[in-house]
Amino acid sequence: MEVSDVLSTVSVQNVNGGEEGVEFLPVNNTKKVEKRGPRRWVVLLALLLGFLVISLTTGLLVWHFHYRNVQVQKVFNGYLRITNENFLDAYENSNSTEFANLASKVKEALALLYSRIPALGPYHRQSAVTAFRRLLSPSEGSVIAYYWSEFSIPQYLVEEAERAMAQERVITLPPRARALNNFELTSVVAFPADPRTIQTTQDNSCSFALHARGREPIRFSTPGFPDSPYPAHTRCQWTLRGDADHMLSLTFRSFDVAACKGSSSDHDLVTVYDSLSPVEPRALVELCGTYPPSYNLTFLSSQNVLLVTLVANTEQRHPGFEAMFFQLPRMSSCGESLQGKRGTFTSPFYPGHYPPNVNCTWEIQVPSNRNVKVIFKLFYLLEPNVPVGTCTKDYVEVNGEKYCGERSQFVVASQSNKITVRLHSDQSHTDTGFLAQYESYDSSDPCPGKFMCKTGRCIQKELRCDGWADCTDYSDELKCKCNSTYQFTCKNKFCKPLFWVCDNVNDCGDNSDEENCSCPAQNFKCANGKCLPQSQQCDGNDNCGDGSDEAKCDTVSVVTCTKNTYRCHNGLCLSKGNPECDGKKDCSDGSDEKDCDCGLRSFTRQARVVGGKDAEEGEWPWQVSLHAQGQGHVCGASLISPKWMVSAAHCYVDERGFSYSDPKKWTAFLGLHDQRERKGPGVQERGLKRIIRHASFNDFTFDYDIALLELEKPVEYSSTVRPICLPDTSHSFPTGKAIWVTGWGHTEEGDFCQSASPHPSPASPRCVPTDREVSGRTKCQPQASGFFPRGARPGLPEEPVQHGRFPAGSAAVILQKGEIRVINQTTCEKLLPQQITPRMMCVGYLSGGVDACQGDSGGPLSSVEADGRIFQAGVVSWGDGCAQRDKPGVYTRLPVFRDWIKEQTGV
Ligand SMILES: *[C@@H]1O[C@H](CO)[C@@H](O)[C@H](O)[C@H]1NC(C)=O
Ligand SMILES: *[C@@H]1O[C@H](CO)[C@@H](O)[C@H](O)[C@H]1NC(C)=O
Ligand SMILES: *[C@@H]1O[C@H](CO)[C@@H](O)[C@H](O)[C@H]1NC(C)=O
Ligand SMILES: *[C@@H]1O[C@H](CO)[C@@H](O)[C@H](O)[C@H]1NC(C)=O
Ligand SMILES: *[C@@H]1O[C@H](CO)[C@@H](O)[C@H](O)[C@H]1NC(C)=O
Ligand SMILES: *[C@@H]1O[C@H](CO)[C@@H](O)[C@H](O)[C@H]1NC(C)=O
Ligand SMILES: [Ca+2]
Ligand SMILES: [Ca+2]
Ligand SMILES: [Ca+2]
Ligand SMILES: [Ca+2]
Repeated sequence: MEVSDVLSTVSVQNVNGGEEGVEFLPVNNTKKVEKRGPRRWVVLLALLLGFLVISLTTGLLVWHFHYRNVQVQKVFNGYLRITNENFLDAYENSNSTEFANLASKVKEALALLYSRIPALGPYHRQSAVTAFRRLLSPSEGSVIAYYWSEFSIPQYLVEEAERAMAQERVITLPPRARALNNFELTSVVAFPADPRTIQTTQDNSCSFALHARGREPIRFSTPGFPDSPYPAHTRCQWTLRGDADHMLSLTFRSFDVAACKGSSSDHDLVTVYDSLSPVEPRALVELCGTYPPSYNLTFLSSQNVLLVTLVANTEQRHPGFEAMFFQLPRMSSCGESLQGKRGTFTSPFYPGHYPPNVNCTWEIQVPSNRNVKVIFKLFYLLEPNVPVGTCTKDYVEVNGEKYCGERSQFVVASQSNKITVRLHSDQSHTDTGFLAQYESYDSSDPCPGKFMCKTGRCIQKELRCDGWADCTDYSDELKCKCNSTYQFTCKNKFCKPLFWVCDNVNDCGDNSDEENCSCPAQNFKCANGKCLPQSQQCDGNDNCGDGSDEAKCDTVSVVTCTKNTYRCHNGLCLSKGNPECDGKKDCSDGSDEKDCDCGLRSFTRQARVVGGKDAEEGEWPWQVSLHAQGQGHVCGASLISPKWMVSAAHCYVDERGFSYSDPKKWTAFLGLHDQRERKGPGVQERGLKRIIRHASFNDFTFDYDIALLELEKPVEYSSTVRPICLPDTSHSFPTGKAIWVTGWGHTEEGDFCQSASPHPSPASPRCVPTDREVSGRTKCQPQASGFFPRGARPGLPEEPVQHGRFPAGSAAVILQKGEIRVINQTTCEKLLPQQITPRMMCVGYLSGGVDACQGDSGGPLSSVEADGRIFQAGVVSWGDGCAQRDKPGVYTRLPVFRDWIKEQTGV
C-alpha cells in the first residue's frame, strides 16, 4: 500500500494560529532602490540588512512561541475489522438502532486506542462511523466498519500522527453486562483525508445508499440530471452494495462535470472507491470533464461495495452524470489455460476496467513442434504515481518481464511451445487492460513472406529500408542502403525521404537531416529559410518577408501592414504571427479574439485510440460527408458556420452525364461517424442550396481547387457538429508542422494507379476514367501511370457491406484519421515539377507514422494551434494513394482564400 502517495493531503490552518507577520522584506522597496544614486543605495542596503536581521530574530521567536503550537485540523478516513460480531442486515441502514449501538462501541474502542498513543490521544476531537459491511470470507472476521476521526494536532506532530494512524493494530474492549464476548477490532488503518470529502452525519441531503437487486441494473444520477446542473459547492455520495459473495459493475452512461484543471481543489471531481470509505489507496478512478461516447467508463469492484463521491468546488453549470450498477458473482478464478495454434484473450471485463486486487494467469500451450508468441494489440495499464521505468503497481508479467503503462502493439515470444502471462492489479486505480492474441510459429521461419522486427513483430517486406520506422525498435531501418534518387542518408545510416531534409524536424535522430540547413552563428533562420542577423528578430520590422522574425516575440507591437501581418478590425497590424483566437487579446480592439466559436471539440477528455486509424466520435465535428444521388459517399467538406461548408471544386464538375454541379444532387451528412449510421442520433442531414466553385478553378491543373457549399437549412451545433476555425490570410502553417487529415477515403492501396501528376504529359498520361460507378474511383488503364483526384468518389454502397473497413481500395465505414506533416514548398515543387502553384501545399506522412491514410477530396486538414484550437490548413485536392509514403499529397491552401470566403459567404 502506497502510504506515501497519501501523505500530501490537505491540512487546514487553525484560524487562531495564522502565519501573518512573517514577511521579511517588503517587496516594493527593492524597485525604488534600483533607481536611486549609489550612496543612498549603500545606506539603504545597510538599513535593509539590519531590518533583515531583526526580522529573522523576530521570526524565530514567533516560530518558537507561536507556530510550534499552531494546531492543524486533520481528518483521517479509515476502516477496521470487528472480528467477533455477526453481521445484521440492519447494519446497512445508518438510521437503525443496531447501527447506532455498534457505532458507539466502535467509537469507544477508537477513543481507547487513541488514548494509548501520545501523538494522538490529547488531540482527538471526534470520530464517526459512516458504514458497516459484511465480510465475505469468515477468516477475515465478520464486519468491516468505515469511520473517520478528527484531530487538532500541533503542526510538528502531524507526521508522527500520520505514521501512527497508518499502522495496523488490535484493540479489545472487555465484555459488558449484556454482551458475553470481548469486542475485538483488528487492522485499524487510516489515511489522511481531504476534510472537504468528509460527509458529516448532520448533512445527509446528498447522500444515497443503494443495494443491488438480483442482476437488475440500478440507475442513479446527480441531482437534477439531465434537466438542470448539479448544485455548486456540493458534496454528494452514493454507497453501492451487493449481496455477499458478489462484486459490482458500475458504468457511467453519461458524464459531464466541470473540466479538469491543475489541482483537484480547483475543479469538480467524481471519485470511485473500492471501499465504503473515501480513502485514496482504494480509489479506482478520478473523473472530471467530459468523455466521448467511445471512452469506456465501466468499473469493477473487488468486493460487494463501491463508493462514488462528487465534490463540486466550482460554480460551473454542468449536467453531471448518470450511472448504473449491477451485481455479479465474485470471480472465483481469473485467467485460463489456452491451447491450439492461435487464439485471443483479454484482461477480465475488457474493454471495461479490470477489477482491483486480482492476479490472473493464462497458461498458453501450442503444438509441441512449434514456438509461441503473444501479440498485445491494445495495452492500457496506466496508473498515476508510478515512477517511469518501473511497474510498481499493476503489471502484466511474461517470461519474467513486467509490462505496464500505455503501450502500442508489442510482441513477446517464447523459445518453446509454452508461455505464461500473468496480470497483477493492486488495490487502487484500474485501467481497461489488454487485448492479446497468441500464435504458434516455426522457429526457423517466424515470419513467412515477411520481415521480422527484432521485437518479433512481422511486417511487410516493402517496409524495410523505406525511411519509416515500422518496428518500434527501428530494426527495419537498420543496415540499409539508401536509394539516393529519393532518399537522404543520415550520418547514422538511416535512410529518410529527401523531402524531410531541412524541414525543422529531426528525422534522422542525430539531426543530420537538419544540419546543413541552419544559418551561421548569431543568425536567425526565417520560416522561409532566409538567414538574418539576430538583431533583426523581434525589432518590429518584417525582415524575413514572411513575418516569421516577428512571429514569436514576447511583446506584440503594431507594425506596418504587409501580406504576412494580421490586420485588426481597426486597421492596425500586429507583429505577432497567428494571433487569431489564441486566447490572448492582441488587438487593442480585441478583434483577434472575436468570432472564436470554432475549432473546439465538445469532449474535454481525449478518447483512447481503439484501433489505430479510426477516428473517435466527436473528434472531428466539422467533418462532413457528401453523398451524390445514387452514388453514396463521394466527397468530404468542412463546416465553417451553421450554413456554410468548404470543399474542393473538382468534386462539383459535371462528368459523364452526371450533374455534379447541381446542388439538388447532393446530400450532406454532418456529425457522421459511421457511414452505416446515417440516421443515427448525432447526425444532421441537409440538402444543398448553392455550390460556389472558385471562378478560377482549372480542372486541368487543379489550381484554385476550392468550393463553398451553402446548406438548405442551418445546422444546430452539438457535441458532434461544430465548425472549424478559418485561418487569417496571414496565418502560417510552417514546414514540418504535424496536422491531421480525415475522411472516409480509401484505407488501403487498391489496384489504382499511383502517379501523382495532374498533368497528362507523355510520361504520365492522364487516366481514362472508366468505371466510377462500379469501383467508385477513377481507375487507370493498366500499366498507364496517371492521375486521379484524391479519394475521388469512392462510391460507398448505400447498404452496409461488412463491419470495419471495406476490402482494399474501397472506402472506409468509420471516419479515418492520419497524422501528416507539412513539406517545404521548394522541395514540393522539385518533387512535382511544374505542377505546384502558390495555391497548393504539399503534405506528407509523418516519420514513423504507419499507414496514415488519405482523406476524401474536399475534406479538411485540421491543424491544432495555440490554445488547443483547430484551424483548417487546407482542403484535400489531389495526390497519391494510401501507403505511398514517399510521395506527398497536394492540398489547397486555405489562408489564400480567406478574403474570398468572406466575400462569398460573410463568414
Ligand atoms: C434516515 O432517516 C432520514 C430522516 O430521518 C431519511 O431522510 C433517510 O432517508 C433515512 N436513511 C436511510 C438510509 O434510511
Ligand atoms: C465497456 O466495457 C463493458 C464491460 O466489458 C462493456 O459491457 C461495455 O459495452 C463497454 N462500453 C463501451 C462504450 O465500450
Ligand atoms: C497476488 O500476488 C501477489 C504476489 O505476487 C500477492 O502479494 C497478492 O496477495 C496476490 N493478490 C491476490 C488478490 O491474490
Ligand atoms: C531507386 O528508386 C527508383 C525509384 O523508386 C528506382 O527506379 C531505382 O531503381 C532505385 N535505385 C536503386 C539503386 O535501387
Ligand atoms: C554538411 O556540410 C558539410 C560541409 O559542407 C559536410 O562535410 C557534411 O557532410 C554535411 N552534412 C550533411 C549531413 O550533409
Ligand atoms: C526549403 O528547402 C530549401 C532547400 O531545399 C531551403 O533552401 C529552404 O530554406 C527551405 N525552406 C524552408 C521554409 O525551410
Ligand atoms: Ca492499480
Ligand atoms: Ca520501415
Ligand atoms: Ca527533417
Ligand atoms: Ca490573440
